[in-house]
Amino acid sequence: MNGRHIVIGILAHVDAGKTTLSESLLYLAGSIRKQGRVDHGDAFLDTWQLEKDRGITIFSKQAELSIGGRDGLSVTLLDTPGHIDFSPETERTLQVLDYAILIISAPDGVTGQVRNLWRLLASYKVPVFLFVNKMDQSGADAGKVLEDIHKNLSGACVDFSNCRFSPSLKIPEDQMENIAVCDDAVLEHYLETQTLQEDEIRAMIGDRRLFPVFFGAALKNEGVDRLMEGLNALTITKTWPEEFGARVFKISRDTDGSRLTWMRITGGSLKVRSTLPENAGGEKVNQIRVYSGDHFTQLAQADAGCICAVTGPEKTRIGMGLGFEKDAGDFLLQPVLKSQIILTPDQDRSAALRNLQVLSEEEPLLHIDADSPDGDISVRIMGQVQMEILKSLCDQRFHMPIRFAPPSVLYKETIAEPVEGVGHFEPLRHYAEVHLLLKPDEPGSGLHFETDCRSDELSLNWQRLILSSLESQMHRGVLTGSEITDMKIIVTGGRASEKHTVGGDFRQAACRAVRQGLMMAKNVLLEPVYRYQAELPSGMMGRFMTDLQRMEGTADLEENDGTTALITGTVPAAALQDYQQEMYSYTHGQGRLTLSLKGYEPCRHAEEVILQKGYDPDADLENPSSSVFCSHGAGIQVPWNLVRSYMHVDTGWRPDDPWQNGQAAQEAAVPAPGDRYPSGKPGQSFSSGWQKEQKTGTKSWAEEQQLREAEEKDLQQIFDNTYTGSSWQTPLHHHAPAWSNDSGIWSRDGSLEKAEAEKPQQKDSMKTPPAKPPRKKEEYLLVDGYNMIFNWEELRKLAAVNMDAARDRLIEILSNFHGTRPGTLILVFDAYKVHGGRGEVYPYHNIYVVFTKEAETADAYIEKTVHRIGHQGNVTVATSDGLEQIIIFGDGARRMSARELLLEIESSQAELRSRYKI
Ligand SMILES: Nc1nc2c(ncn2[C@@H]2O[C@H](COP(=O)(O)OP(=O)(O)OP(=O)(O)O)[C@@H](O)[C@H]2O)c(=O)[nH]1
Ligand SMILES: [Mg+2]
Repeated sequence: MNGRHIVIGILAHVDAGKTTLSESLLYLAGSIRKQGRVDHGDAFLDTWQLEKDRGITIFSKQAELSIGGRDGLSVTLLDTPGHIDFSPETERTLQVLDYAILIISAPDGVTGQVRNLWRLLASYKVPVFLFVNKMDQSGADAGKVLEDIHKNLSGACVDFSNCRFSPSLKIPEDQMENIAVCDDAVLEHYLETQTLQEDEIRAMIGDRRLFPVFFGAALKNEGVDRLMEGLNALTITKTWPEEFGARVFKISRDTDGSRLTWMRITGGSLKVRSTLPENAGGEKVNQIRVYSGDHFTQLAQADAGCICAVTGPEKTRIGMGLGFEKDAGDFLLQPVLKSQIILTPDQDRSAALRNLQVLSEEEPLLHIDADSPDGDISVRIMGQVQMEILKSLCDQRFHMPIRFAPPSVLYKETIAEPVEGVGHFEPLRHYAEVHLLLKPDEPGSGLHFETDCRSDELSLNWQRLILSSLESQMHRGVLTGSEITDMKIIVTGGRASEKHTVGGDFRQAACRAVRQGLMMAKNVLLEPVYRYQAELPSGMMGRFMTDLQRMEGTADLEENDGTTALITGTVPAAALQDYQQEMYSYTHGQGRLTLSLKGYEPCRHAEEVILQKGYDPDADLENPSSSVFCSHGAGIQVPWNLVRSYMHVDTGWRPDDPWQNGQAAQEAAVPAPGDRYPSGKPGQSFSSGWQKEQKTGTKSWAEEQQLREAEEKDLQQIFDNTYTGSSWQTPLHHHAPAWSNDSGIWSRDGSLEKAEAEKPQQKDSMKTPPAKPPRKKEEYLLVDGYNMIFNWEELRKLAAVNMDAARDRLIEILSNFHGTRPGTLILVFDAYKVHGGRGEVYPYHNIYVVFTKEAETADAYIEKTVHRIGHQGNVTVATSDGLEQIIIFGDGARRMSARELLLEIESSQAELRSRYKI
């Protein structure tokens, strides 16, 4: 490219003014004639209707401007989304930036999200200019914000707003020393000469030893020209290699549906009608576009440094490196939630999958999972706002309305000790055997594959093939079917047949070896844990701390000036659920909770989660742990626990532990909270639901449960979970908390030990099961959903406008209510008339939501349930329906009217309010 050119990204927390600053820069640089406003829906860069409607940026956007006239600087601006749900989009732009402008909103100061962005910019080594925005708002205090910046970001952030930039840089004397102290060599030179070299300053900024700070109000174009002068004077243009290279940072579609591959050329040039290098699929380039807002100009050739969108290629991916550039590794921000997509019965599943595939090219972190045996489709998500946007996108782009089930946490699995996994695949005229050593690795390290196998035992070609087939797929753990992580998987042996082996055989054998190893291993369930920063009114600290304790989080009080408290700590994502929203409402919008992923840790309630997931690895036919051997010309399956003695290769590996001898039942490790993947301890071992007692031939508990499930499919899950997982059981009058009113039905009593004792026992050849204590009765509350909606005024009104919203609101209310209550709450919605409805049961936070099957009324469901659990639980049914009351009454259930339940909910809210003085 001719002249000086840089790419600058604008980053900040949500609503700090990124798009407004971009607008102001474009206006002052003369790129646009009329200055639009986010609030009026006519900002140059919030081009999508969804963005205009909501006043937030969802997708990163490009704009072009020139600063400083003829010999000035040409700038490609990338505006990024600030909402945390879209922060992966922001992260992806970082790999193509020369500089970033980090905006800090003066009234908010350095928020948790700003700190997260600062860390992100540091890990991508992006030089940063800071712009303190909204200085026009009353109370904005530059000194205070700068202090905040020094304390929370870096002491090397120096105020440049009083400098003169042209014709040459002139820095006020009292600022010189502030700059010089940022670097020892510069300080030494400064002390000698009392001068600072311009080049020196540019170099300091370029390698992140100095961060210039500017102040202003983008909305009023104040301080923005000063920032532009600063950018012109203080930035350096890179020189690029001759050889072609480019990085793909974004995939999108234009309004005509053409696929756009956004890239930065990092070497050589790209010409129209040329083909992309082989490592990028070798596809032809039709057009090269340089966008500014939603307009573009076409280039015949894009030179190094340029950001462009290319049409033609269909196989490119985000993160792809072209030419000499290597593919980007995993991005740092990863979703930790997943949600099932609910389609209506008349929707075509494969068309839906195709559409979702298009979306996942644009947002690869969605990781569509359609492999579940029951045909469910689920996607990974960052949060509620992203779900709403995905819904709108599906509707607008594909005319495909979708709903999401409430999100659940994305668990992972690892192992506590090394183990060898073996796989053999030898149906007629095929042959491959693979031995893999599975070793636990550092937390957060992911999966790594390597070989440690002699080439005379297994040729290098086959070894490479095993590695690439292992690398190319997701491996599921055997506890819950979640992705495995934090392991080294090493090829230690294997065999091919000259005559019969084809490539796919090794793929089969390798995947079977991973699963066989996992079946033998001490497995550990991992859950995501957030690092949080909470800023809230001091008076609400007590409530927050209590909540944190309940969620098994940690809390450190960083600051408390009597008005506002700043608390930091960690909290398991599963416990947090939608607490951000809850905090927002109890602090009346004054509290802010910022999250970043700390990492995955051993799950605190592994047993409960495993039981609830009910994953049976033997039933997972996509991920077999057995091997296939050839016997009398036919392939026979040998189960994982017997395969070792059938193998043709012996690497010499032997399990230290007789438990792992392939004959014994398996044990999964239950970690103590905070443990680093401990190995299984006898006192803490548990059945993960997949144990098989191979020798005695008696049915294991898991098998029995499976049989029961086959008989009484949908309900059983709930009862089993309650039976074995939670432990709320005693009637109120025995253990009523002081703040509970007399009309309450449940109280929290019991401990995990009790639940342990009451668990159905495992049949395990190595252990004597403890005597079975008598069970106490569980408490159940069954709520007839539509009955409540039509009997509560607030919900009735909402339902008149939007039934989905009313349902969601009821689910929310009951989930909150149940947070302070023991027992199991089942909310039943009548899907009697839903054509083809298969019936659905899903857990939402702490309650179960049931949609009945087609032709099954809520009455019928409730009646059936009461009949089923009346003998093992104390059941209360909340409904106003006359008939239902009589039937359930006859079955020994207690009844509660919609009004009574509402009163109950209100009084528990009042209790909470008075308890926490909110
Ligand atoms: N008073 C004042 N308001 C501003 C200023 N800059 C932006 N705003 C307002 O702040 C709000 C958010 O501005 P945006 O430019 O959309 O912020 P953003 O950072 O792009 O937001 P997201 O893209 O959603 O993260 C809008 O209502 C703007 O009008 C400013 O300098 N002063
Ligand atoms: Mg914006």
